[in-house]
Amino acid sequence: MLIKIPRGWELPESAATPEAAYWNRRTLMKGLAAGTILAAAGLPSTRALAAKGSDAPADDPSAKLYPFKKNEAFRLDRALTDPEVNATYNNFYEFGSHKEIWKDAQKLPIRPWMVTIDGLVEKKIEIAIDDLLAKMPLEERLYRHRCVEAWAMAIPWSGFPLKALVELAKPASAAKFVVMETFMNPKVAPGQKQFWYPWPYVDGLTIEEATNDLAFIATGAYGRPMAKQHGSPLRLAVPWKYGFKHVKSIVRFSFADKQPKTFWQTIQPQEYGFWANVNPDVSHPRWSQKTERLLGSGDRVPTQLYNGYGEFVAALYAGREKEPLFK
Ligand SMILES: Nc1nc2c(c(=O)[nH]1)N[C@H]1C(S)=C(S)[C@@H](COP(=O)(O)O)O[C@H]1N2
Ligand SMILES: [Mo]
Repeated sequence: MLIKIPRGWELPESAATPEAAYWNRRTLMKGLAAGTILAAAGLPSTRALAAKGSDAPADDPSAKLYPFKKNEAFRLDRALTDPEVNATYNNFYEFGSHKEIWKDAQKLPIRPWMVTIDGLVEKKIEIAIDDLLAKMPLEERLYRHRCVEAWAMAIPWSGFPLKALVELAKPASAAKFVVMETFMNPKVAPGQKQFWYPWPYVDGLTIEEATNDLAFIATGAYGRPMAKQHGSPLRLAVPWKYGFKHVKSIVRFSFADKQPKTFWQTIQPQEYGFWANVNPDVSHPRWSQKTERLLGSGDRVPTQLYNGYGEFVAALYAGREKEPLFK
């Protein structure tokens, strides 16, 4: 008998959480089946699962917290991207400057994972990721994602509002920016041996942006801990901005009174600025931003101002019109 099980990304957005349950069930069944076969063949069962790009990391103890409750305020106008597609097409320069870094990224150790919150705060905080998760309001949100390279995807992220972390940090009134920094570990991330890049990867937001409802810290995707190549165990998701703002595998949140100089600004200031808000009418110096290519289907669709999130964020930029808001 042939039973057609619809794949999650073919379903309307309302199905994201059931899709997560589907994935967990499927992984379990696959694990049981593979384990049985390998055991019968007398092979070690530790690698029972043939690793797939979208698999949750095996060394992530937060798996038991998933799936998170879906926040219905964030809706999509398009289908979710096939998790296997976006898990095998990534930007994570720590592991190389090509898109096929997902296998190498599995080498990143994600426990223990300490997060430092410092700078202009009441008191410096050093907290282990699992203790931080226990303090944060966890939820799932469907977000679009638009890379400056003009490809796009739609992901059900799990995580918590960045605002909640800012509240935990208790910044001083002099703090105007939140600066986020990626881990530094050239032994596992060979890209970091390339001395011409200004490691560690750094980017930031104004406090107003960071405490906006849309600014999110993702810890999972598709209803489970996210695959390492997406920036496990925590990465930024600010969907009205180009992808390069979405700092991966964050180890430090620093509160500052000055606008930080970001990784991409240091490398190529004519092309990449601090604001990086999506705008179809402001071309990249080397290509148009009018349309974007959807990962998976390959369809070209029009790009939207603030990636379609203007109602949430346009007001943040009132009075800043003279600044380079769109690069
Ligand atoms: N640490 C770090 N974070 C990073 C990057 C990177 O190279 N290193 N690339 C950025 C870019 S350009 C994009 S488009 C997104 C890609 O996220 P994804 O691979 O999960 O789709 O991560 C962003 N965060
Ligand atoms: Mo990007």
